[in-house]
Amino acid sequence: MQLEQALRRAIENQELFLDYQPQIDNATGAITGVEALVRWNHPQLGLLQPGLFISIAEDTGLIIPLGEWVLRTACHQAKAWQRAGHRQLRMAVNISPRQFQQRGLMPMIDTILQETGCDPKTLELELTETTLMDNPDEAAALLKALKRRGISLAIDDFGTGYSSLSHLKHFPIDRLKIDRSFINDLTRSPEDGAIVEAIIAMAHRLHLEAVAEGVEYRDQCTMLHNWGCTTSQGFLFSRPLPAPDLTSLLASGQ
Ligand code: G
Ligand code: G
Ligand code: MN
Ligand code: NA
Repeated sequence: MQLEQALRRAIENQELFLDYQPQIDNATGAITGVEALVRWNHPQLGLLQPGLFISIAEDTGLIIPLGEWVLRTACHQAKAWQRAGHRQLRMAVNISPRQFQQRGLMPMIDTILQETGCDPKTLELELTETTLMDNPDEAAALLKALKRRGISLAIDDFGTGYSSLSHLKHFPIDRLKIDRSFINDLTRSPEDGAIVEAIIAMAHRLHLEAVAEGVEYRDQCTMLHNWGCTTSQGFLFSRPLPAPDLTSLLASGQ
């Protein structure tokens, strides 16, 4: 397939780049972290969003070199921002199912942490429920190995995947990222409100932090804050930005 060949080349030709979307402390408004999001500057087709090519990368196995490039680039950038004074800034990186199941994941992460000098405590990996539930016992072992290094773990798109709370209890997870489909109508839909409030309460009882995705309006943020959700990510604060723009945003008041 054509896009597959092009994607193979794209990794070598430096056509990929990362945008970074800030995560905001609901209490203080400070930027506490960023999520790295990959984009592809295709020579003919122009800017492509990950929705168009991550599944191809996943199906063809190209997600392995692509994911390695993403992690290395994100860790380099995290180190650079930390050196510039943002010492606690968290860098969140998405890990796809195939990456997570690949044997070489742990050695690859160790190599990149060493290479970049990135503090593992500032690195967060985002995994979906479906990724973890495919083989819960193996997943739990790998998560424990990641935790031993100090790496932080988040469940992405929480509430939309197939998952079992009995397994969740045994996973050494740090944060639940509430899927943006629940946040969308938060202030108008009592059902969505009930779900979000319950997820936040459950997170607290399990000693997890709740993070809201897709926060677009101030009143959503207020509601989330009142329910005890510590962190928000979404267009209200910022779209995903190129590194230089995020550098300016970090410098301007954080
Ligand atoms: O940035 P955008 O909203 O278009 O991202 C769409 C989807 O692509 C999101 O679900 C996000 O998790 C996924 N995605 C973005 N960057 C990466 C990446 O580097 N690796 C993986 N595996 N998924 C990514
Ligand atoms: O990994 P995840 O599936 O959460 O990817 C985040 C995606 O959500 C990115 O593609 C990003 O562009 C998108 N996004 C981020 N903030 C908002 C928002 O406030 N509203 C909407 N509709 N999408 C958002
Ligand atoms: Mn994500
Ligand atoms: Na998400």
